[in-house]
Amino acid sequence: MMILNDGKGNIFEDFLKAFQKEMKEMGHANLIIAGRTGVGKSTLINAAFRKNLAETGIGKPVTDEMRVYEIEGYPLRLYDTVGFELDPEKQRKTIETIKQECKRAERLNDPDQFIHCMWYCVLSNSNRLEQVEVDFINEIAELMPVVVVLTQVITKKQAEAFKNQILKDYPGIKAKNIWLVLAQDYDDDDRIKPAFGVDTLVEFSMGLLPEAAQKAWCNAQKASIKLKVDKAKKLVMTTAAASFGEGYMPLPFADATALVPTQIGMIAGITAIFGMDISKSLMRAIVTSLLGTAGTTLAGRTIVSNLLKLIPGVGTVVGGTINGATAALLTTALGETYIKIMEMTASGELNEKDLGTEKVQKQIHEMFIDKLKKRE
Ligand SMILES: Nc1nc2c(ncn2[C@@H]2O[C@H](COP(=O)(O)OP(=O)(O)O)[C@@H](O)[C@H]2O)c(=O)[nH]1
Ligand SMILES: [Mg+2]
Repeated sequence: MMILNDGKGNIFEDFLKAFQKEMKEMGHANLIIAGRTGVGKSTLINAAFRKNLAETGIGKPVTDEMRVYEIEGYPLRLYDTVGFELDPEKQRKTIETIKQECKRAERLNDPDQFIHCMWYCVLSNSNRLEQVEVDFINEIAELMPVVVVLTQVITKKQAEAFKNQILKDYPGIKAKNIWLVLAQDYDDDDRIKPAFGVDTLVEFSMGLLPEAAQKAWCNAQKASIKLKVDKAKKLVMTTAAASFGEGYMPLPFADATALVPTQIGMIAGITAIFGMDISKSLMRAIVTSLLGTAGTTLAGRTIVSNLLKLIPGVGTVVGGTINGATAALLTTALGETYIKIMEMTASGELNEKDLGTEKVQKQIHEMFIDKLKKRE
């Protein structure tokens, strides 16, 4: 395998450094999951997030009423209410604990510790939401956005009716929304009801979080690949515009590798947004083959000028320099190709075995060229 040198060292090592820095700066998204035992909280968490925090048994008690689950290097902290039933005393204590946690974060003035959102789960076919639960929701809603999640929806019509009933009975309910989900396929004897609603719940909830916690949320969740793709595309746009826009000095072709550090930073940023459970060796295969594509491309004058002929509007290269617009094009094509690979890997279209093969490496290169050609 080709290992490129960007002048300072190995590209993959530089990528790893940039990626680790991204992960360190990312912090956590902090979510409370609440609701009675058996409604489907663990099943929902399992469907929404890459790691099954609730079942790994790594929860630490905050108080008797609450446990917190976290995994080193994983950017979601999950607060789980313990035995939150309809006992008003227990409920009062739970609210106190949550308030204390919020106060503690404020005292520390540490955004990483702020609790960002609560999902309050209610079994959809119970057709019952008590006043004490609504009081609980409304009190927490003073501290953070709350989404009521109607779980185990097998009959949408019935769940919709329950939702409307809730809104009618409790017009003052302070939830941001009431969401219907079936977190796991349901085997209805004669047919299977496919799971639904978790992807959109995750997308909706991200909009409720502060900007600073959104990258962590994007990384931690697995239900919506679209969320990851959209966020990564924004990063590519800003990288291309900010690095190679106004004021960018034209580079001689020979120095075109000067683009590489910015591109490594962007690739590391995209990787952090996706948060993939893949091995280091696979990561190496992807990063070196892709930056290899761009790197080889950028390294030699001939290759660059041949490549640039493919881009409509750039025309013949006479000046012997690479201008901002061209650098931005190359960077955008690189970023978009990488997003596509991440997307295909996340969806299972590509796997670890395939990625090492020459065939796939060639495909990646073609994808990159294709993206360059399609620019106008
Ligand atoms: N098919 C299906 N079963 C579910 C779903 N949600 C919960 N369950 C089942 O309901 C039971 C309780 O769910 P669990 O997630 O453990 O509830 P928790 O006590 O709130 O964490 C388990 O047997 C789950 O398999 C769902 O969305 N689909
Ligand atoms: Mg559970």
